[in-house]
Amino acid sequence: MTQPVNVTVTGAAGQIGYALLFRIASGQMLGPDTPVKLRLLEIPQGVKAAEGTAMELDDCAFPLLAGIDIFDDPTAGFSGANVALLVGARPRGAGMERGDLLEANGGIFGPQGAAINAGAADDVRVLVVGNPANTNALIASAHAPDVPADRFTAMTRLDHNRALSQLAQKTQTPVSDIANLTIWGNHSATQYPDIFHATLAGKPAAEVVNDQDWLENTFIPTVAKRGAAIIDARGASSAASAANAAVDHVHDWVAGTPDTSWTSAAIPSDGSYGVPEGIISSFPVRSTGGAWEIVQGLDINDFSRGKIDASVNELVEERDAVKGLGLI
Ligand code: NAX
Repeated sequence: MTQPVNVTVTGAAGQIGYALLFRIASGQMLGPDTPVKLRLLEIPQGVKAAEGTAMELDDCAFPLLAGIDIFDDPTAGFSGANVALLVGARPRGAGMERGDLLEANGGIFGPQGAAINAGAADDVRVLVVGNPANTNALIASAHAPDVPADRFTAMTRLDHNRALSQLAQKTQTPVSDIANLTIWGNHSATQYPDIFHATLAGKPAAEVVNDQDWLENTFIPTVAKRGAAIIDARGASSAASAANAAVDHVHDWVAGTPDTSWTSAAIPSDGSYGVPEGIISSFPVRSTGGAWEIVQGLDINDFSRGKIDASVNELVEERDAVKGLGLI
């Protein structure tokens, strides 16, 4: 039998964790031939609930699930991790300023980065889901000097999937016929879902849509504010769709993206498209040989340029803020 892959999931007792762990254990993330060992990392108050989730995982009798361990210590939790899903984060509380939020998360993602540096497997791949995801990933990476920076990524796949679905509905096109959509920038309300390189069954999406008003005043805000709309409707934030996107992100990272389309992920910038080097920004990406690469050579029109710059500027501000706080 293949050696099991160690998957560490933080925030395992939370609502995304509850939706995510069963998908991983069933083989949907790493494929039907890859056994997994789950390492659930929680804060001490979350351990009991994580034990309950582990009991349910046992009760599924997943053939690929080779073991479950529960930790409240990051160094132990990340030891030997091949895949690390950083889901647990500090949410914004009442009256919390952005600096307070970044500082509170620095207190989580700094030590977790250090723990990954200390004991994760050499091939570790990290996906940060917990918000503010891009900057949390930057903090974790800064504390893991021995881990290549490109192993730290943040999740914009949920935004990507939301954009696919909105475009499919608007144009009455099956999702499977849509290719080359892009989310640029930050996983926040400034993100830019870009349809200018997308195709619908091979036809340019922008020409099929041909409705700049819909693009600017319906599509972009619907995608960017979808999280708030879900909270409004469900009384709780997105969980199953977030877990699904995390599964998609890691699946494509490990198994490769199909030749027919690229996807979106927040990865460290190499300076492409004028995005300052080092910040973790969403790009059009392909994965080959287990590594993400930014799709090069796209023409960026003036409308897109303005939107990309606005979101990237927000990321630069966040980076400068965490630098000022001594978190990176
Ligand atoms: P929950 O509050 O349900 O669960 C979070 C869990 O994390 C809790 O069980 C908590 O005990 C645990 N936790 C907190 N600090 C921890 C630490 N230092 N180590 C280990 N565990 C810790 O939140 P949930 O709905 O699961 O959301 C988790 C995160 O995902 C939030 O930050 C949320 O904002 C973020 N999201 C990110 C999305 C994305 O697209 N990037 C979309 C969905 C979601 O909003």
